[in-house]
Amino acid sequence: GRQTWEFDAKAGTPEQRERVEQLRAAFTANRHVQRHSADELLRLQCADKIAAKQHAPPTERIAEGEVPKAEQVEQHLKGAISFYECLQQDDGHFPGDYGGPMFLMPGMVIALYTCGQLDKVLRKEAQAEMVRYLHNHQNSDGGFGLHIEGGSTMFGTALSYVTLRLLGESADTPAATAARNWIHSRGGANYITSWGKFWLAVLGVYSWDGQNPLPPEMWLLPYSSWSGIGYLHPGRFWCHCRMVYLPMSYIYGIRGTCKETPLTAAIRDELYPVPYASIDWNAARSQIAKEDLYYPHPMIQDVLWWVLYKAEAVLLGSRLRKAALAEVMTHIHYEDENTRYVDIGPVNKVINMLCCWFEDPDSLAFKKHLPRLHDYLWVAEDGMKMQGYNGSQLWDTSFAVQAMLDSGLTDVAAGALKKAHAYIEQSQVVTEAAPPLSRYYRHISRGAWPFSSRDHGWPISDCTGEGFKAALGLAALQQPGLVGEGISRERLEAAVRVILSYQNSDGGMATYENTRSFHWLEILNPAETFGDIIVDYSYVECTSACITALSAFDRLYPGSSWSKPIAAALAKAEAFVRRIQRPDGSWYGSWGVCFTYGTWFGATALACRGHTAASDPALHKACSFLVGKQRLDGGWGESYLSCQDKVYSQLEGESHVVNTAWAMMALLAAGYHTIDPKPLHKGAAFLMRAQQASGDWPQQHISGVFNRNCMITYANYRNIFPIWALGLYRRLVLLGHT
Ligand code: LAN
Repeated sequence: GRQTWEFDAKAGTPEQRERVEQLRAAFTANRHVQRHSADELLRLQCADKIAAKQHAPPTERIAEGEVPKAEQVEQHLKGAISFYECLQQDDGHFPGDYGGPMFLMPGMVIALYTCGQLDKVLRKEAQAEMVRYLHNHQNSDGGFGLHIEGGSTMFGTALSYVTLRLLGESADTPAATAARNWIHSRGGANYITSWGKFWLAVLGVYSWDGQNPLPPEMWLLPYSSWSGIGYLHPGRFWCHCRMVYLPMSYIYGIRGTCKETPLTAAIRDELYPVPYASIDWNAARSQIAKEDLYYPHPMIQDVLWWVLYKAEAVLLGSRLRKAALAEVMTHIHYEDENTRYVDIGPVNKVINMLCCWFEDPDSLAFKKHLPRLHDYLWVAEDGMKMQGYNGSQLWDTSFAVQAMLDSGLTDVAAGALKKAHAYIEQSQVVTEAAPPLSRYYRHISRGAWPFSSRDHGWPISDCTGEGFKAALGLAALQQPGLVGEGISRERLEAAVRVILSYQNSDGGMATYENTRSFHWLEILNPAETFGDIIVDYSYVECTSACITALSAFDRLYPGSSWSKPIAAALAKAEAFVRRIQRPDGSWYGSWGVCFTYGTWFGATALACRGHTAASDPALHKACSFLVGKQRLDGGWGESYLSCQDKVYSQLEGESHVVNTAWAMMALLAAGYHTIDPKPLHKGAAFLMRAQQASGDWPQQHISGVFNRNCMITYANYRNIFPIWALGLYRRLVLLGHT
């Protein structure tokens, strides 16, 4: 599942190389309108397969107001599957752009520059693509957003500016000048968010005194819940929060800073409208541009930071600090080794690497980090970006399998399914992280599926659910030999065990671990741009994926020794899903945009418990909610603003194929077509009209989100979900299957 891009001047035909340049030029020309790249270079790389594919959608398009016919839909589906299959890699996974956030690549570039490795690790062609990416995603006001579709923020702008400069752009180009003006007109880079302050301090262009303390000593607190203080231990935080603040606290604890160079000295002068020496760093600790402020911190944090700020005078360099740093470094090495240096995410990846370098620049640990940087980089026609993860391989592949299976066209999809099965089989996590798990605050992993690859290996509740359903679906295929040997019963049971272990006392499932502390701890959330990062909460998506997976197992192996615990878990989880349904019938989605996504999961969860829109008022209400959002063109289109505002927000312009598919799948799961099939006919016709002649669908607005406020690209969704929705529609509505 490893995805890396390499520059090869001789790759492809001259026509293909010419095409690359055309695609790049087209993106740039249109960049303020279509801000999202369409993964065209990946498609170009698969051009031979695409040219040789078996099926295409019908050339004659469905007329306005016409009800689709089964054969017509089947042709669209065959075209879609044949196209999508061409993107699949030999190892069976479906690759794709997983970019979106704009605050990640600066971390890699600053870290590499600090270690003196920038030009060794990133060859000049890669650096040129990074510059292209930054230029392409600069907003017309000169600033940069938190993510590719967002309005300018200080976090995005100051970090992108610094990155451009480190990548060789001079300070007086139009792009640099416009960015600097944006920064200066908001008071200077001292108004950046705390994570930005961290990176600027690492580079030596911001004072560590302007940083709220990140004391590594927090790792020495007692964990046990016996002492109330245990609830504050980082081991109880959401793993992404914990794993980011872990290496940050090391760097802060040693004030790890890049050696000054003429370039850093220049950048330091450029970032502020006033002389650097005149900046009030104590005040800068809490200065945040209004554009960046999503979660303003409560006053209690000011008190806490003030106390810790004073305490630094004693702690810095003390024996306690040394002990804390040693403890922190133990956890960093553990994380590196247990993820084969991929690390849980893009932020801790580069900070962990930096910690290893500060600890010992000649260490093997540092060297092992370097090749794994490439796992996070992706190239599209908009340039080279750092992705939000080392890919979304397992997640996309599991959905792709379920979509293809549910289409009923398993003959067309046979080759793709066979390969996908191999990927799913090989990426199930079969060993635990190194013992003792509790020492490292790790949940069990054996039997789980990760989001990306086995090398990464962190288990996730809903990835386990989706991977498991894909595996079960393939195992249940009545076509022996199609997928080769299935996953053993023992490994399937290990998955059941993990899924059951994820259930929280509220009945729901969180992401990587159980909920280990309380929501009120969010008052300590210091990352002004992200919401709900401190604790791992139960989510409708995770809960639904687990419910549907457990039910699928129980249906395939009725009366097993797991039946009883499964039944108990399902009842509790169903109650949870009902409890968090909103009064308007929808569910808020935390990881996709947004109510259409959440409501698909919520409705699917209730449906798999045997409820329908006809029998269950909650499901009926969910359907009415969705039907009420359908648009004139027959589709659904939800803006990412829904995620941050928590209010349904319609997209401007055309509907979105991914939202349309989610809404249709929710209605189909609830059996709404037996009440009124018209919304489904219209939705299906919209998807059919939107499909391109190649069988692909267009890349529209961004579909993924995390922490309420940051958006992330799921480039495969535009293929997977229209296939899935049209496939279910054809079978359930047009062919009348159940
Ligand atoms: C992801 C990606 C996958 C996603 C799903 C499986 C889709 C979801 O259902 C559960 C949460 C999860 C695992 C998830 C959590 C947050 C992640 C890891 C990301 C969105 C990918 C990137 C993001 C990570 C936090 C980005 C780094 C930023 C920080 C604030 C640390």
